[in-house]
Amino acid sequence: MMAGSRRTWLSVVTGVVATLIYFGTAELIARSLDVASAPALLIGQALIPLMPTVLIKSAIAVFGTHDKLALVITIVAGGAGCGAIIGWIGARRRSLALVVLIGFGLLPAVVGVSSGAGLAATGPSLGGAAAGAAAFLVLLHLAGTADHSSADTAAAGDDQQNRTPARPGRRAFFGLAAGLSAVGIAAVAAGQSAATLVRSAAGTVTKLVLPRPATSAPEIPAGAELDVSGLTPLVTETSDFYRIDTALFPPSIDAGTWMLRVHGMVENEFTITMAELLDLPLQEHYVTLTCVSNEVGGDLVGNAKWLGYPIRDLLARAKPHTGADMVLSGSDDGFTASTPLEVLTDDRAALLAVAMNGHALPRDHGYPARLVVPGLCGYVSATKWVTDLEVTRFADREAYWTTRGWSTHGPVLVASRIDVPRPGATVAPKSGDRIVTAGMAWAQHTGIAKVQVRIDNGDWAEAELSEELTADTWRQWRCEHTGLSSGTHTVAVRAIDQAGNVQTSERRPPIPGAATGLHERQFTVE
Ligand SMILES: Nc1nc2c(c(=O)[nH]1)N[C@H]1C(S)=C(S)[C@@H](COP(=O)(O)O)O[C@H]1N2
Ligand SMILES: [Mo]
Repeated sequence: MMAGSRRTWLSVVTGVVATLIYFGTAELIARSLDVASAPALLIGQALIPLMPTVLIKSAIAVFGTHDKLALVITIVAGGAGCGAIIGWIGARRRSLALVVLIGFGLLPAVVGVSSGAGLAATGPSLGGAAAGAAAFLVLLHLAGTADHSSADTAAAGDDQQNRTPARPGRRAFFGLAAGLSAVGIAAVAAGQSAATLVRSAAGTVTKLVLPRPATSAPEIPAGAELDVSGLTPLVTETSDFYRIDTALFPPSIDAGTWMLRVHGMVENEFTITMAELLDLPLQEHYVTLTCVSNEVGGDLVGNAKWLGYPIRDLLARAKPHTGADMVLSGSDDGFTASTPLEVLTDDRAALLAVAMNGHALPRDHGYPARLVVPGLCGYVSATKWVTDLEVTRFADREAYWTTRGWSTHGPVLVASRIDVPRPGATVAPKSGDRIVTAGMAWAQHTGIAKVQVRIDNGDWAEAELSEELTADTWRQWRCEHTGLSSGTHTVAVRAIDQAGNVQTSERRPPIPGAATGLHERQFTVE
């Protein structure tokens, strides 16, 4: 009885260790093959479209832009859980356990090939399964000897001299298990998934010779940035720009073969190549992009200088039929967004963009081309790796997030955020008893008219605003407060847009539109 449960327990450990060796080996092979074929990535990518909306929403709420890392860690942990079950089976039926182990191990290869990843994508799973199976057999063998040696010792009686230094099999088992676990975990950390997920957003070097813009972005006015330490910069560095998408590994697209097809309810269907696009008169615009999943006070918002061709002019060439009211943009990875046709044909700077902050788009942000539309949330407008514009009707087609509970139209709502003081900060009043609060406010394409700040539910005070760059970009605000007693205080902020819309205090989660409510923050005065 004792020996049986001990054998089960050693076998469970064996299963977990074999799984770690599986993932580690596969990750390293994937890294040297340099294809997005790591099992954790293949499984993750297959799971994302199947995941219920609440789960995705809470993952983004909890992990923000680390949602992908969280998913991969969950998959490896889940794999280790399966390993434990396989180990449990192995205590009874070794060959069955081996078959299950190898079958599970090859699953990512099957998923990869069936989603078009190519045969090279099977390498990591094959190698991982072989190494995992080998580790499994060796450890199970050692577990067997460990079991026997302890059983023998027990049978030999308590007063035997050799009892204490015995159990060599057991020591070998745990030594090897610990060593293999360490190797497996280190390999996972050094592997392809980690490399793909941790790589900086600006990380990929791409060869696109960008033309000079036919229309340059406006000069940044002197007063567009306020001098407050800790305040978010007006223009977001590309490497700091938030990244949200459903692609665990961004598609790798050759700009030389990239094409955009414009079709659907149009008189003149056409395709455009990158060379043709770069030959057109391109425009540069600052546009602030926001994600519908941004929580009140969140950081899924950024402002960049985009270079691209007006989508309006592409559509003019296609000549949409009357009755069409939407453009369904599609990307290389299958994502789609539904954008109102009228937004893409009015005078705003809706761009088919090829560059961000003066450089070709990084892979994570849509290389070689993406859409950027001022005034709409990213999920209904900002398609990265865009390859397809279908002119259609909201009544006929649904986009990726619409089928998962988000609204068909995703206009940006007037919003504001506190950056200074930091959460829970203790601040020492400056000259006299002055305390400074500061932050950002946005209402893309409408523009921010006012920002108001309130301390401890007192009266709203008018904040100072940075000079507006364009109505499509966010603005900084700053406010001075005097006469605050020492102790804890709460600051709240609200913005008012140029159309007179006041940011609502009503708390609403990010589904089905954008989150609403006021950002508040506590701080302590010394
Ligand atoms: N192909 C593709 N494009 C996409 C998405 C996506 O999942 N796939 N996500 C959209 C969403 S929800 C947002 S908020 C923006 C974010 O753009 P960024 O990652 O460059 O900041 O991209 C949009 N474009
Ligand atoms: Mo988004």
